Amino acid sequence: MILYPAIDLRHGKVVQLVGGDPKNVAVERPSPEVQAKAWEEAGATWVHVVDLDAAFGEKNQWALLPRVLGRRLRVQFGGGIRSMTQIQQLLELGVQRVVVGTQGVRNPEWLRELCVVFPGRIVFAVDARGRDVVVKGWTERTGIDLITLARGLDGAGLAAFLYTNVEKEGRLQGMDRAVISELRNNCPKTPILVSGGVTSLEDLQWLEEHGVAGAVLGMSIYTGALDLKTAVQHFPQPAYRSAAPVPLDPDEAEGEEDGDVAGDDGTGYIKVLRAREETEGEEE
Ligand code: AMZ
Repeated sequence: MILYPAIDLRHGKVVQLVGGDPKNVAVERPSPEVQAKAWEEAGATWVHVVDLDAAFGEKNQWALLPRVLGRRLRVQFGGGIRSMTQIQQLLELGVQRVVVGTQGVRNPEWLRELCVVFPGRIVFAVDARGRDVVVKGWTERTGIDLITLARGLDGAGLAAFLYTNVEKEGRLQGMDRAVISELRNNCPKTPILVSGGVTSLEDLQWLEEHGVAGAVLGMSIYTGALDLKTAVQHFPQPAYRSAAPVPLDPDEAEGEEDGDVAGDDGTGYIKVLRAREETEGEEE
């Protein structure tokens, strides 16, 4: 069970929102770097960083990323990611995994391409009210069924599904166990991470017993309902490993005979897909 302490960024600060509502800020702390240091000292080897401003369609907060990177913490980062170029830039900065929500819901084929270009680096955030998938900072319902959507992408090569129950998020009242079980049973090929309502050691134990690979911890560790250090003692974390270098210059891939084979580092694809993305952008 990998524990992902959350660092949710809003207007330059670290926050915890109740139910994802930007007007309902339950916790606010001034410094992303102090927060990252605290989670590292508690024994985490990963952090889950969300750019809430970008998720709400506002200016991104990437300028804060260097304040979290550079520690013995692997960074999973998401919020407002809409293009392959952005993902490349984040991986160049040292982010280990990029979380994509809204854009992946709108365009699952693009998500499949991402998995080929960036194997093991893409997490698909499926945020839902019950099973109804929501997007754009949880402000829009889609009418898309979470399990149907996830089933269609099982085996695509995602690093994980990150399932967030937005009704449970920030409320310290436990998780939606029925939906988690359904997701696990319907998507046997993809690791599952869970967020929203993970409150106790018993919740973590249940997740582990039900084949869930990791949990994002937010309100519980910010309020002290759950002590991260104690949780790490119960669920020993994998040793820190730095992010593998990503060869991101598409020109370097030219002339590589195997550069266009799925499952390699994907550089051969980048140029083609970037061109396609640009064309699609022009068509919009
Ligand atoms: O709290 C919120 N309102 C919120 C939130 N935490 N809205 C989006 N997010 C997170 C998702 C996911 O990790 O849980 O942002 C990420 C997805 O962002 P996007 O912009 O790709 O949908």
